[in-house]
Amino acid sequence: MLYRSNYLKRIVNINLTAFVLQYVYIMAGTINRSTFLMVWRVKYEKITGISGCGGSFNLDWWCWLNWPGADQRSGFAFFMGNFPRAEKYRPNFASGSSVIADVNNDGVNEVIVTGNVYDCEDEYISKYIGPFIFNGDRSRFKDSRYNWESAPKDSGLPLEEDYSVIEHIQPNPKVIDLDGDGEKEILYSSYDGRIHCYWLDKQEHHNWPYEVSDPEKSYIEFSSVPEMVDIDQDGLMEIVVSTWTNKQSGINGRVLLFDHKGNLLAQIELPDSFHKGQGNGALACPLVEGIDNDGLYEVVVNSVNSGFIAYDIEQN
Ligand SMILES: [Ca+2]
Ligand SMILES: [Ca+2]
Ligand SMILES: [Ca+2]
Ligand SMILES: [Ca+2]
Repeated sequence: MLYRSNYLKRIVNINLTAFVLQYVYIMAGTINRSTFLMVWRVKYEKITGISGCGGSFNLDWWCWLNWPGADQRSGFAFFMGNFPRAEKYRPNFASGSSVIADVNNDGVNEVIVTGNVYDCEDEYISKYIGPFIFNGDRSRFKDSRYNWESAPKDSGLPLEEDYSVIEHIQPNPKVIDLDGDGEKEILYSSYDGRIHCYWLDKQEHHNWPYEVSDPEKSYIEFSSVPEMVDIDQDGLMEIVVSTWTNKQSGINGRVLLFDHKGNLLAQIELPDSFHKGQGNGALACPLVEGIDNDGLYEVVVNSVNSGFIAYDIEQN
């Protein structure tokens, strides 16, 4: 267990000159050695000169450690300091799938993932879902024009993470060239109620992100993994998502169609639920295909409460 504590006296007694104290942690009692090592490893990079019991400084960190022996499972440790964001914020890649694609069109594939970035210092608080690009050797993507060694930050705080309130978002990225310039863009839906779209310059251009969940409304609305198809075959992708709302709202989700700039071209509300009094929604990524040989695309949606639905897409 990791506890925060005011164990100032003891630390001050050792030496605490010109040091900004922000947090003190105590890990005490009988602890699991692997837990200890995990915490230790996270902090170790910033600690110099530790040997057995003792203290050591650098500009940002201080640590005092008592570990009775390598085979023993009891001991305690203190970690303190004004932890920099780079040490506190960690992405967890558990909830979004990865995509292998050649983002910069140089003939070499990259790996694109979205991560839920947590502030790991306190209570593992979700801060945003961000995109990351890796090379095949797991290093961060960088070429002569674009540098993803530092990924885009702070795309948006979660509106809700409790699936008893609203079903979880799946932030699976879609990686495709939306605007026909040969370089790929990264789209994903996020728990901040928006659809994000990043270009390789790490910016969201045009009217992205699109706010699916309207802050003026009394309910939350999340969107599916986006599907992209060039519906009118003009070389520019169109984007389709389906949506759902929080369970108590009773409000039906929608199907939304966008152009590559994040402009809403069309929308339709899902039909009412087969079960009276319940709202309807569609969590799965919609399918955009021609299903009836009329030469035009349909959007096929797997709804929560009214079966499969197919919509014609009519061009104005
Ligand atoms: Ca590449
Ligand atoms: Ca592009
Ligand atoms: Ca198009
Ligand atoms: Ca058709």
